[in-house]
Amino acid sequence: MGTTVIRGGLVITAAEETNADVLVEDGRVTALAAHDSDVARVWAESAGRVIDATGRYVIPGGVDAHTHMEMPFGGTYAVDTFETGTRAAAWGGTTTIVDFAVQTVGESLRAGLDAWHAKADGNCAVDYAFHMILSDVTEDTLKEMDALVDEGVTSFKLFMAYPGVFYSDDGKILRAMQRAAGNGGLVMMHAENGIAIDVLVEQALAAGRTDPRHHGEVRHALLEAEATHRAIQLARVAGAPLYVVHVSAMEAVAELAQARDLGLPVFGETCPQYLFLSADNLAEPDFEGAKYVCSTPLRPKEHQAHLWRALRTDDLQVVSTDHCPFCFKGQKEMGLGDFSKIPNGLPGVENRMDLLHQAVVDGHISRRRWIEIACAAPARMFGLYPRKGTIAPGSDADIVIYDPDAAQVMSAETHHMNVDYSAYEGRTVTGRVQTVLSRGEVVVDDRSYTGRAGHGRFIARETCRYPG
Ligand code: DUC
Ligand code: ZN
Ligand code: ZN
Repeated sequence: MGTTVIRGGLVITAAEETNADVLVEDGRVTALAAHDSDVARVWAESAGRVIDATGRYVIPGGVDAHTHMEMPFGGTYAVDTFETGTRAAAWGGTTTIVDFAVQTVGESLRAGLDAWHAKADGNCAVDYAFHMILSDVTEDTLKEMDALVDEGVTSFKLFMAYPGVFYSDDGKILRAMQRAAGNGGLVMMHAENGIAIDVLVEQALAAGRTDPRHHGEVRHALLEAEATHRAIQLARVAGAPLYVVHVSAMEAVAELAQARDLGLPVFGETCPQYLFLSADNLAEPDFEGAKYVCSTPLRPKEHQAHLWRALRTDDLQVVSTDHCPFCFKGQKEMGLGDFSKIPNGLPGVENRMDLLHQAVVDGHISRRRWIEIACAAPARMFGLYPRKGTIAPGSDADIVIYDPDAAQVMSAETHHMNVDYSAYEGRTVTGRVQTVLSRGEVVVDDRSYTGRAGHGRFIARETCRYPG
């Protein structure tokens, strides 16, 4: 692979903004130099390729730490394969995904991880890594956690929701946390009280409340907050760090903030759907609300300000997508007449970087905070930094040339995710990905796709390095 120079752009990392040219050699960033400096001029003369980034941002490729490609759920599968999902990620300026390998109840972690490797191997357009979902915490499973940490699968998701499917009781959760405290693994928690939610689901359906909007009501914000509180206390008892996924309720944010004020190693992620969509979408007529069914659910609009504030104050550290797409036709429709049968999940891997740039335009966050929550913090949190998540000598040349002025209209007509609707249909945002490099290879070239399935590699991760 030759030498590439990215010239004339504003380089933005979580730490600083500099007017610099970037030298890329053999897939890595090797140096930065001021525009028009002597050294930058020499690079440009000898480079195999010069990419003009004048008037553009030069940012690290996005790190989406929460995706579900081909995930089995509710009797069907998330429709993006690793091939289609990582291609869409590249289009949206995300150059690393961390997907969730699933342990099937009664089977080993190894079997689940092998199955996920088989799905991804040779199919990805950008780099990928795995977390492991623990569905069945046993003595054997606990031992297997150590081996997984050694091979770069260093985080484990547990569920306080979905009894009979992914659910773990408090004893199982405590054991997994104790194991993680010993082996450097990070426990990720789906914090909703699933036992109580199932009672409310049963009552709602018995009372004829079957529409999608009732999905949001039965998954009560207080049941997210209660589970978040419990997860934090269990992690304290175990002496383990904790990362709470897809936080949507302001009451859950308050639990995280309180724990962080005590100096506990407790971290939280939210997702664009909780920042830009609301329970109003779940209430859309003609079953359209099903498009917005995910768990945790979308909340009433007033929760959004609390999420934005927590992202600014670092009470929430990461924005990932929980990309888990199901088509409206044939999949979401499985829940016509019974909201509890709607497969849970939203598409979004392609939209995250743009929506968060819109948040910069709207004044919710600064440019550097955009890069922090979308690139650097997830990379640090999940043992990928500084290889991913920044532009610095030695880091992988995963780089996005971003046009901050272009307007685009989000739509299923134009997106690249393998799903028949967009959660953001018709929304105009300012800013657009122009060119994307993955380990120095141009995978999106001035809005033409030049990537290929199989370019993306599995990344064995280090253990967590706390952001902040
Ligand atoms: N939430 C979702 O919305 N989909 C998949 C799993 C989850 O926890
Ligand atoms: Zn979850
Ligand atoms: Zn998820």
